[in-house]
Amino acid sequence: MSDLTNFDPNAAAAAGSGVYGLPFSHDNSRVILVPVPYEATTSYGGGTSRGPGAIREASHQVDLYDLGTGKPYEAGIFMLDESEEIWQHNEEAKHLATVVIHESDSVDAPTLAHYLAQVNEHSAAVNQWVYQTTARILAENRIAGIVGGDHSVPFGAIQAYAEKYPGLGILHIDAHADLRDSYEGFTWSHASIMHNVMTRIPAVGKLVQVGIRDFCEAEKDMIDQSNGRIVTFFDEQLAARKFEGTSWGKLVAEMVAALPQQVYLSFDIDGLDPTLCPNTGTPVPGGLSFQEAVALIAAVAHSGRTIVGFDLNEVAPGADDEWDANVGARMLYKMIGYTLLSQG
Ligand SMILES: [Mn+2]
Repeated sequence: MSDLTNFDPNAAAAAGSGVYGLPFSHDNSRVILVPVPYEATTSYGGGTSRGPGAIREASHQVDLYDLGTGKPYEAGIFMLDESEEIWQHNEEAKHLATVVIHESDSVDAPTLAHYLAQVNEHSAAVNQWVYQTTARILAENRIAGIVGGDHSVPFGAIQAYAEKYPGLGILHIDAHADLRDSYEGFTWSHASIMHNVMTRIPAVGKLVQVGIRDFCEAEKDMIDQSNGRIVTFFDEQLAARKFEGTSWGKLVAEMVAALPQQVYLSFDIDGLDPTLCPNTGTPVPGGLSFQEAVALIAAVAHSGRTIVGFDLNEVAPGADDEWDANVGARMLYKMIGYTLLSQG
């Protein structure tokens, strides 16, 4: 592993240092963060393509010692450079998707269908890139952490993880169920990520959703008809039980009990209270506090289950404030810490 002898973990991040101010490279890092600046199908507010860069910048403010997990940085954390190829897909697909979503009256039906097909192709190419990048990192026995971008981006990563860990459970923290069978015509929409995962990746054994408070009838039906393969802890029901005096610890224990031995964490930042992510694409009132989310992730690790990998998505920096990225960088560090802790 890296030579940390000349590194002062108590000092401010040095200019030009890596993510979290660390001195690591790919080769001496256990955790490889994969930025995916792609947000083609964003239907409401934009900006998540700038999420990875903003998180990298905000990460320099995060103190490296963590009360719950100790010194996760010692394992080596490295963030890949953003891929020019992904940025290109983002620019082209976003332009086409904007016409499909907002200017569909200005073009004829065949053109619209053509645009839609092209967006789907760009997204499929991004999925393939994320799959290959993740598979390569897993083959080196490292941990891949995907940093979005919108919530469509981890599909390829989940595919690679499920291949390595058949029966894998997904812990999905989100305001949205993301179980739509395509959205606005986009097959690979951010609103369809878990529908795509559950219908196209049979090696995923279980989906456990937490914080969900925005969903349509068809999504509720999919949950109800899943024979327990999808278990959803709706935000409203969690809140009602808290109001009646059930502790968060007890609720968390129920969530953890629903998960299999190997867990992949898919975290949409909008699962948190929107005061913690005011610039995210589709904010919804309600949601988890920062500490409630951390307690849930910690409980997974302490249960003896293994968090094999993770993604964090939908972090969008504001025009002139870094609050969303600050929260994102800190949550990401917690996710890294508990992933490492769970793996011993
Ligand atoms: Mn969401």
